Amino acid sequence: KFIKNKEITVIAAPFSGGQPRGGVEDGPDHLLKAGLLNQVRNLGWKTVGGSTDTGLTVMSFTKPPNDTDVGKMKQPRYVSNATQTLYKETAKVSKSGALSLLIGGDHSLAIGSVSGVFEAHPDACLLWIDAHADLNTPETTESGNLHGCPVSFLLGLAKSAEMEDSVFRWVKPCLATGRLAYIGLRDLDAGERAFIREYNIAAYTMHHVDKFGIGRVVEMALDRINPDKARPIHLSFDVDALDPIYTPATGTPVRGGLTLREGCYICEAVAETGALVGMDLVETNPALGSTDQAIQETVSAGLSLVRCALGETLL
Ligand code: NNH
Ligand code: MN
Ligand code: MN
Ligand code: MN
Repeated sequence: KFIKNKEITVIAAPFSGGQPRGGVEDGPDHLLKAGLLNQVRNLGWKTVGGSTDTGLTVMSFTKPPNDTDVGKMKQPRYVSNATQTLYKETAKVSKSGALSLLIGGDHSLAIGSVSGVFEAHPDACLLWIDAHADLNTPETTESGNLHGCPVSFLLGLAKSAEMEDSVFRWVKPCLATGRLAYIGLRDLDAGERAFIREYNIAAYTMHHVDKFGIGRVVEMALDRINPDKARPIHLSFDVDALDPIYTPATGTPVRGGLTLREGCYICEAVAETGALVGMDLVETNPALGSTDQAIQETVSAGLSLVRCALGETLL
């Protein structure tokens, strides 16, 4: 209903500047070599546009010189430039009417992808599937890594003075707290917990998944952010939401996560709504797999999530 003729454009973003571990910039290459584009096409999607007109845009990013910390933020100019470029690219795709699929790269990229999708679909809601809330502000971050901050930027939680003179002043807060839901949380920083309570954000932790089951949790999450079922949906999926049994090759694995089936179920439930307009699949880091099998399993779990979100298991 929001996407024109089952059209999709894949944006590959080999970017690791939002966190310190090398290798996450190789995630897109591994996902593509494992056959992502053909799997998408086999589900009946038309891969359109992109820089080569094959439905794929591979972005490239250059590190600015002298990228000194701003406050606690690490590599702020690198992340700001990369996400601003991605924002423009994503907005173009979304305005063309195609579904925008971002493959990363670290989760700071969502500053750009979500901003771009919301520019074309301003009434969209956001499902954030992650072990982490990525809700730190430049003030509350303990690590200084910007992949732990994208949601606060999208919500506009940073104190305005801090944002105004920062390199991120191009980011327009596009997301209301009532349109955000989390599933899979199990590793929150103190400041993030405080924001979730203060703004009464729909946050379903692994405790809720155990207590209610994934079916009820997805239903409750979507009811909170999309009660009339009229809104477009952006799905931002950090592969560390899954248990490291399934996705070991990622930068900050946390035990006790979603099973592969629970992750797929979330994607299938979104596919069932017919309202998916944008998806991120991020934090696949091939350099952190301890064996080839660990890398391959992480990549293939990511591909399963994408296929499920694009309707593989719908009858
Ligand atoms: N909350 C931590 C931070 O802000 C960890 C973030 N790491 C992630 N997020 N992988 O998804 O640094
Ligand atoms: Mn490689
Ligand atoms: Mn994340
Ligand atoms: Mn995470």
